[in-house]
Amino acid sequence: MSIFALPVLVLAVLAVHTINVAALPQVLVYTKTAGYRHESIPIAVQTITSLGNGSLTLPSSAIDPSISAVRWSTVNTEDETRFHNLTFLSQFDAIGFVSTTDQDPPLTGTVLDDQGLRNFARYIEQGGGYFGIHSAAATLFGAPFYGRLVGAYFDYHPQIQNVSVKPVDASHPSTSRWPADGLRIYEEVYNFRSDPRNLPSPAHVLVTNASTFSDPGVNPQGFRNGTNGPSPHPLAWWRQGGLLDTNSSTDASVSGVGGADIQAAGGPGRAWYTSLGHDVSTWQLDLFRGHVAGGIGWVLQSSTARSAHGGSSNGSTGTSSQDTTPASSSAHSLRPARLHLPAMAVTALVVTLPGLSVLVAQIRIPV
Ligand SMILES: *[C@@H]1O[C@H](CO)[C@@H](O)[C@H](O)[C@H]1NC(C)=O
Ligand SMILES: *[C@@H]1O[C@H](CO)[C@@H](O)[C@H](O)[C@H]1NC(C)=O
Ligand SMILES: *[C@@H]1O[C@H](CO)[C@@H](O)[C@H](O)[C@H]1NC(C)=O
Ligand SMILES: *[C@@H]1O[C@H](CO)[C@@H](O)[C@H](O)[C@H]1NC(C)=O
Ligand SMILES: *[C@@H]1O[C@H](CO)[C@@H](O)[C@H](O)[C@H]1NC(C)=O
Ligand SMILES: *[C@@H]1O[C@H](CO)[C@@H](O)[C@H](O)[C@H]1NC(C)=O
Ligand SMILES: CC(=O)N[C@H]1CO[C@H](CO)[C@@H](O)[C@@H]1O
Repeated sequence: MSIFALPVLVLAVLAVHTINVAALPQVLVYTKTAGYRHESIPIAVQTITSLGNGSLTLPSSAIDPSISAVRWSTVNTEDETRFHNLTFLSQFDAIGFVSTTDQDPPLTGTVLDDQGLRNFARYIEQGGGYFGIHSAAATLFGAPFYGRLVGAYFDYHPQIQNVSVKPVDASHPSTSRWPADGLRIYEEVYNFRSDPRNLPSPAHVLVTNASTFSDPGVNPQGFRNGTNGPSPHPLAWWRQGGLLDTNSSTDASVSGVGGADIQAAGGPGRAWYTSLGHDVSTWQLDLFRGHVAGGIGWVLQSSTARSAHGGSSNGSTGTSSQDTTPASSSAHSLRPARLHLPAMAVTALVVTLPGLSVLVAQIRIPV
């Protein structure tokens, strides 16, 4: 190495270190479908990615100020083998299931195999965040821990129609901007198998229906087996801590039947779910986009989120990628944010300083 290389190397190390400090939260968006495939999946992924990288900004009338500066980088995948690698999952501050589906009828086809389910359960137990959108509740019927994580499994919905949905709790960043009398929306109104408020770590209902509509089903506004649920009917909710804890008296309906026998409990992080988001038109509404931004932003602000231990949720421009692996050499889940953007810096250094590439690569490991 020439003497000129040394100061350059020091600068390179400093550059890598500086970028480490400003690691962005990372979000994995899973969109695999074993059954019905929503036409809105592409716009959903695009919306979440562009809200995260700041290219889609919402008027202040549509987004809560407490999360409007939160940025994240999004990785979208439909490859279930990604869940075979817990180290890969552990790089993410939150994993979102967006319009995923099992095959219909339930238990005839699903989107994660047992190895993936086990790793996903561990990820949540270790403080990972979760958000679910729309048919995320009609997914993994065979894995009871997932039913508890979402809060409830989908039961059925009446035909899609124009309905009004309104905020129940306008103090949450995902609903604070909604008009009190409701948002007119062309949507499927979901009914669930169980009441997410009966979980040991109960759901806090955020959205309910505000209009009468046609539901010829067996238990309109209710939970399984003909009983109407208590008011308000849950259409979106948040939960924090104890995400996987069981309630034996409701477990039969929260659980699917059969499937992987995965024991999982705890889960100190945050979970947010909305049943809305079926139609492309819904994703074009600023108030719905602000709902989603508020949900994801709130999950990312969890003290258990990986980036809360050294990353920064603002100050950098987000990146987006399709099914790529953000760089990480961390084998330990949910440790302080490190080694995400440095890979980009290393790549740049390799281009400009080919002679130092090996050295830089060696130095980057203990950073
Ligand atoms: C942000 O994400 C959107 C959607 O994927 C993409 O079109 C856009 O180029 C990205 N912008 C930046 C600055 O990365
Ligand atoms: C698991 O993921 C990590 C982080 O993306 C990666 O470095 C590692 O190579 C992966 N392991 C396997 C066996 O694919
Ligand atoms: C739903 O409302 C929209 C906008 O008001 C309207 O264009 C559409 O015809 C309505 N659809 C139905 C099925 O009523
Ligand atoms: C379990 O669920 C029942 C409703 O089926 C509810 O009354 C009870 O409070 C719940 N128990 C716990 C510990 O959450
Ligand atoms: C919700 O919809 C049901 C079915 O149309 C209706 O009976 C109920 O009154 C609605 N809830 C509210 C709060 O309007
Ligand atoms: C990031 O957030 C912190 C804390 O809210 C704030 O002090 C800082 O100014 C923000 N930085 C940028 C670049 O927005
Ligand atoms: C607990 C309970 O009553 N379960 C019933 C709910 O409804 C389904 C379908 O009608 C029955 O198969 C269950 O036994």
